[in-house]
Amino acid sequence: MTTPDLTELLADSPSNWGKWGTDDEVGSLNYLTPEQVLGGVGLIRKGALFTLQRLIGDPAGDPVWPGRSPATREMILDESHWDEGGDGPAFPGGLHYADDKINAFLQGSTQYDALGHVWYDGQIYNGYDARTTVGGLDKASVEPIAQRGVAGRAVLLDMARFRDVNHLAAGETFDHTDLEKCAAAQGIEIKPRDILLIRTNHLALFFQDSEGFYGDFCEPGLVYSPELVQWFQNMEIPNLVTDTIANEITTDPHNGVALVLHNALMRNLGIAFTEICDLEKLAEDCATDGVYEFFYVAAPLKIHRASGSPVNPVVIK
Ligand code: UVW
Repeated sequence: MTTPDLTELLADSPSNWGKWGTDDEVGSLNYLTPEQVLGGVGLIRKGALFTLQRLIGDPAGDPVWPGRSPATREMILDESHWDEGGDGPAFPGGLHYADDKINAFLQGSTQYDALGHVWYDGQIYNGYDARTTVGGLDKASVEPIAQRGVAGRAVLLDMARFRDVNHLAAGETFDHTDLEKCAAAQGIEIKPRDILLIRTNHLALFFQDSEGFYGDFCEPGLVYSPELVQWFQNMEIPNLVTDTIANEITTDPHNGVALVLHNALMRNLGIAFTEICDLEKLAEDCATDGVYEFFYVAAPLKIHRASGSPVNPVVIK
């Protein structure tokens, strides 16, 4: 099999470039109008909150994309600095305090990707020149998403439960028709402009055996087809949220190309990607009360020119 270029593979793929203006940097999040936000708020029934961020510095390990390293946290000041001969600063009244800092990949935990995070053919989302990424993203960085915020009606599609497994296996794929079947089995309908949360529980394998997890690394997930991309376009999906590191099958089994949907959905349609979420408590609750639609709200950190940012999305049911 000859692996095609993304340029060739996605030559006829739909695009939203220019749809929200030549200066747009938030893409399909534009679908999340005040009506959508209120529609999501209207789903709040029992006041239950679910935070979807994974723990940064988890003693059990931080799952990250190969080549990235987990965040490290360094203690700068603690009580030991006020020990005999210590360098703790002296404040009037005897104040002591703790300070620490982290060194982290901005894509190394639960995160929003900036729309300019990936590209091919020398252009990022909305046709901006890929040279605008040099030294930091001058266009389509995570900052406009952070300034805007994300809120709306969301649905959980529990693919692991739908397939009656604890977790999806490496390399396992599904597509939009499977999402619709999963929704139907859960008694819901995916509506236009829904934020999609997809559970695979694949990272359970990372927490069982982190070294084995990276051998022949190929996460399960959505797999490219022209029909799937058209479905996302027709459904005006604003945000794809999953519990895997990269939201899609790592290497497409049909053509050998890596991260096709990052390009077809994020670069071309401007769909925001939220990755490495922990959907376990939410999924358990949905299975218990049978309610798979809810209010979702998130805002990544406002980091100038960044290609992504950590986030702790919140679901309210
Ligand atoms: C890459 O794009 C390589 O990774 P991610 O979107 O998972 O941060």
